[in-house]
Amino acid sequence: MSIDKILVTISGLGLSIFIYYFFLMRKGKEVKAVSSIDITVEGGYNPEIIQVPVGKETTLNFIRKDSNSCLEEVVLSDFGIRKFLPLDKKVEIKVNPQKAGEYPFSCGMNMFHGKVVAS
Ligand SMILES: [Cu+2]
Repeated sequence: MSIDKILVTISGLGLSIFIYYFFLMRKGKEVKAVSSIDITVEGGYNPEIIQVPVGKETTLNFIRKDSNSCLEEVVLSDFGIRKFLPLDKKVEIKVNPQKAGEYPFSCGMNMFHGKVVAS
């Protein structure tokens, strides 16, 4: 293999890695919560992945904008929480994970998902 072929291969590889990470960053809607965070409920959860600190209370403010009854309840089974979300009202849910890990949440029918990531 000649040197320019090697260079082309390397730069091509670099470009694909860049594109891969660029889209990965955009797709993974992961947001770090600083003591509290607003989560819009509309066709799912936005953001859907929330980073929280271990051993500290974080308030998740769920605001449902979607009239679909599918999303009217949110369930955080690891915290023993099931809450009704009235339309256009902010519902505060406090979590205080004592261990690092992932704590999934979902709608009442387990169709839409998000997760709290404690670290
Ligand atoms: Cu549902």
